Amino acid sequence: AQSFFKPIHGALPPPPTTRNTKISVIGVGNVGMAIAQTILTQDLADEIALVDVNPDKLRGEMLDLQHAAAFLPRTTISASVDHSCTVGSDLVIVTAGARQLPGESRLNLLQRNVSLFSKIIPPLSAGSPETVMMIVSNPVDILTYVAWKLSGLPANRVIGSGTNLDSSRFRFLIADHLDVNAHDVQAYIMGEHGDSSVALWSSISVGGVPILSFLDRQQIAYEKQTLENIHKEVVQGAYEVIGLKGYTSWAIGYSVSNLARTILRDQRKVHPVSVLAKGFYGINGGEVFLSLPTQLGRSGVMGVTSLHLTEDESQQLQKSAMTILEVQSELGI
Ligand code: 6V0
Repeated sequence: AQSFFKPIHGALPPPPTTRNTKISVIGVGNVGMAIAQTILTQDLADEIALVDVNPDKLRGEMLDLQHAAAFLPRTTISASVDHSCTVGSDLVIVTAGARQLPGESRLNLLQRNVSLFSKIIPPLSAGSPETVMMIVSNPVDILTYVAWKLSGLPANRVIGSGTNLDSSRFRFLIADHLDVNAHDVQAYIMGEHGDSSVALWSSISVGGVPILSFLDRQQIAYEKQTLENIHKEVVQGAYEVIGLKGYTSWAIGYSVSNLARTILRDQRKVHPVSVLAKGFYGINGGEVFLSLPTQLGRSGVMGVTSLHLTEDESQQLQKSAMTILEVQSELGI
């Protein structure tokens, strides 16, 4: 197309010196769209490619986002039922998933999602061999393992959104309980995203003050029950939101775009995300993905931090790993 602007003194505009940043979002359901719109508002990509099997929903979502162009940072938005639109992605985010049918077991749902992944993951990694792949579909830890196996990508470039969201819920609840800002609460949930997650009470600090030793020093009754209730609320949080509005979307949207920022801007921040955990924190039973505090950067996983865990926390984490491994062994992958 002819340029709308005239070059000054007849000089041609210089060719672009930087490559576009491209993010693909697979699955434009509630979660995929919350992620896409948060990425857009936070100006994290030059290009966003959307993929889904439902062409009408896909085109509708693309147009709806494109119509907001006058209010958003400049981003090219494309959409296709064909994976070829994702070619050359820097980050591929997978939220596609089958929904649990009434009365269906979690294992059966998992098997349906594994067969869905066996169709979508190989073409995605083939089209973007340098990408970091982020899995969000549930059960996220096992599906991240499945995606790693099917993609042929190195383990440092396959990450599950894991307990980044659980940890955010945890920080919110602790902040609410203590009437402080959630940004000042350093607290991790590790292990499986969901029911067998492990709350690391021993390493929580608020504004740099370790919370348990503070409570001990102040001889405040050790609020064990309160602490346990907070973790229960974290685990129940997703069920509660789903029960009330039918799905979760905003918090996972912000959680994933926060991870996208760290990765694409090479922020080297520590996030609890699902990574190949074999060899860390006494997890030696097999190849298992679960959430550990991980340093992330442009090449994906840079390393795993060595937090001090109490004996109890360590045992809970290993139990979480065994739970996931048992289910994995039934998949035959
Ligand atoms: P949804 O609204 O049903 O969206 C799923 C989308 O996937 C639909 O638009 C489908 O058409 C699409 N889809 C199905 N098959 C394919 C395919 N082969 N290729 C491309 N797209 C396909 O579900 P929702 O968006 O609510 O949830 C998506 C997934 O995220 C589910 O597995 C959730 O359990 C999971 N979540 C994970 C969270 C986490 O913390 N890891 C949090 C929330 C939800």
